[in-house]
Amino acid sequence: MERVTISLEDNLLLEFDAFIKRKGYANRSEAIRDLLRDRLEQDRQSEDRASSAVGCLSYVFNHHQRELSRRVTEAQHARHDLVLSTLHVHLDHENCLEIAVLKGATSDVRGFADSMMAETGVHYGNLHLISTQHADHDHTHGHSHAHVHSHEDDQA
Ligand code: NI
Repeated sequence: MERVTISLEDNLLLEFDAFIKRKGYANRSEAIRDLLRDRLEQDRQSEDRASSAVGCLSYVFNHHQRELSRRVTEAQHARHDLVLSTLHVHLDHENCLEIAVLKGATSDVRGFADSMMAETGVHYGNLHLISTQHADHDHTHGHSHAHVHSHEDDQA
């Protein structure tokens, strides 16, 4: 832990001390730490909501596992607004590798990837997240190509 010194106006300090007393903090340091954590978390969350990203989600699953292929496909259809395209590779007799390209609010992309990776039977899940917040200003490269993908032959 590092010790820092801060300067406060008298009025602000009076108000702060009253706040500490009301909330029952043991000392000023603990109260400042709590306020800082709160504020930083708030800031992190609002930035997360505002920012957008493209994500490359990859995972391996066994298509023989009961209902798993159907669940994976249904989850992707449920968030067709996020899933731009899916590449399906039949690795061997049992295992499939899928790579889904996602685009949307960073928190949505993360949430979708987390739920896919948490699915029972989905292994080696990995999300590569690329922030597009600054790329949005680049009009020549800011557009994306969405490819219509049929899932009819995804079952094996
Ligand atoms: Ni397959």
